[in-house]
Amino acid sequence: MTATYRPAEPIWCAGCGHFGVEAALIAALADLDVPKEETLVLAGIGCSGTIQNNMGTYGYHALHGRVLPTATGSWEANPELTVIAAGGDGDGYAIGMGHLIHTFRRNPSITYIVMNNGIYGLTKGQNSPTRQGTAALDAALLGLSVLETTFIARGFTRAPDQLRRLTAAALTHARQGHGFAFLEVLSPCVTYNDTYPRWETEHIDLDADDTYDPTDRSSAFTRVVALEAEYRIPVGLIYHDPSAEPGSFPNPASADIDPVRNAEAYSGIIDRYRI
Ligand SMILES: Cc1ncc(C[n+]2csc(CCOP(=O)(O)OP(=O)(O)O)c2C)c(N)n1
Ligand code: SF4
Ligand SMILES: [Mg+2]
Repeated sequence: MTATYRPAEPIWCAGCGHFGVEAALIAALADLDVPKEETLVLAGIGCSGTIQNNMGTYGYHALHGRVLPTATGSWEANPELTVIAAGGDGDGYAIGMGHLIHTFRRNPSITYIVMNNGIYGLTKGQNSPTRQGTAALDAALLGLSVLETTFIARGFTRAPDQLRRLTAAALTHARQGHGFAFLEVLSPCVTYNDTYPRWETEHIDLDADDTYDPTDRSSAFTRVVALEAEYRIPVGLIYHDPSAEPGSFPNPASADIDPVRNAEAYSGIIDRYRI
């Protein structure tokens, strides 16, 4: 079953975390019996973005930073599709950040997997917004601050079973129509920024903490802020609203366009500027 998702061999460096993200995605799709002909994987630009080349599903390689609007539009056009957007921290949190915030707000039923390695791997190691020691951005915390968010999780390629579980949970949330499933994965770049040793000690598994309630946004926010202050990185299911409804927002492509009314309005505007 899993082999059918993978027609091409990845071109990543040996040991790259992105292998683990792809393995978890393939396994989770198989666990959920998602037919490959009903699945669309879209990706941004970066080493991470090549993930869509390796899947036996439909695929689309979006412009740099533009994977989320492309994925949202795909889902709007065909809500029956399992739509998965994927990309790197540079793609999603630098050039693509505006789209992330608005996708949090809009809550479309798609899954977004961000492979966070703290750098731009493809262009040889420049700092990304999540580079530690540079006022690193926490996209999970950002997501918690947007009240329309419905699913926020973080995995680590060092914990493949948990990552597979989180990926399946994210896919299920979106496929059941509850809205936007955001999954960040700590996915080290072993060539330009090997964070495996550092993240091994800094990550903390919220799934293993019985006192943590991922359905309580306020306490999740407080806990994540407190962990950040201690230089710890929360991993696991961070926030989940299992009864959420997807956002409804006007689709410009299907807007009711009335050419006569538009022509009259246009003439009126032009008349106002006539001398
Ligand atoms: C418009 C545009 N600006 C800049 C680039 C150069 N560029 C290619 S990939 C990339 C960042 C990749 O980093 P990330 O998204 O974190 O992926 P990674 O390679 O780390 O997996 C950049 C800046 C580009 N391709 N297009
Ligand atoms: S450069 Fe880094 S991110 Fe890119 S494939 Fe190699 S290890 Fe992975
Ligand atoms: Mg990166």
